[in-house]
Amino acid sequence: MQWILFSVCLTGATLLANCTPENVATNGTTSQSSIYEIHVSSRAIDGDKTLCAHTRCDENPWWMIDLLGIYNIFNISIYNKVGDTDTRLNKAEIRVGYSREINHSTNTKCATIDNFTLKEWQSYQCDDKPVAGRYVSVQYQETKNLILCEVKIHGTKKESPNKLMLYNMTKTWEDALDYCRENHKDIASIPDRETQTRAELAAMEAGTHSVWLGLRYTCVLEFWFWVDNENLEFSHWAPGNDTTPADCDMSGAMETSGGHRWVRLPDDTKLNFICVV
Ligand SMILES: [Ca+2]
Repeated sequence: MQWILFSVCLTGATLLANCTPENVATNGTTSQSSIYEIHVSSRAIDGDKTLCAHTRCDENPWWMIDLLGIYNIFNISIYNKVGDTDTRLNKAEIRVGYSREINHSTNTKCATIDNFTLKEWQSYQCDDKPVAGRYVSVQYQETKNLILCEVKIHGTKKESPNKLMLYNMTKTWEDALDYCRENHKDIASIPDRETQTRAELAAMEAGTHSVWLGLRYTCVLEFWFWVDNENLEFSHWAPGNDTTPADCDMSGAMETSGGHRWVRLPDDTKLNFICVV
């Protein structure tokens, strides 16, 4: 672990041997299962160790941060002060990943907190290497209050050679495909969960209910495919949308809210779209 940190420091902008990746929590938006009095979720990242995020006494209470980007996360540090109730976090779980779902989360469980010491920073690592994700959560599998006074998440931005760019103009599927191919590499395909997350981030500024992807249906052969021939192993279809359509002229889009599921729509629907640049 130390060697990884050292290597990152040497290849980064600074040559300080003891540097650590920056705290990326300050860029994020937070939420929690409920709010006790005025103790909102953002108090866990406000830089003030005396102000804490604090849920009510919930069943399986949780706190989550959306880092609004994809990061390689090295460690998560938590500080809790002494409170009127027990503020130690023993048995709480820390998870990192691409899913915003709390229950039945597919995110990697980094740690189950044990022997939590108050009034000191406690640091947790996911693994012996950084774990990539957009969301970090802390949650209990029991009924109690969850209290977090300060959380720091040390990580570095995870870059991709293929950037996804949203276009806010509205076009039919075929016009969107032509536009992407004339001006960039192609219209976006989504072969894995990380790329799905990049598409969700790109679609945050969309002005239409869905955005076109490079998903196409062949009536002759009766299957869906990506126009750049990416494999279809990863799937994020809304229920019932990947079955054989009644109409042939259909293409695939991603919803811009909720679960960002893929939906099939008539080709002549005018939508924003995402290109690979
Ligand atoms: Ca605070």
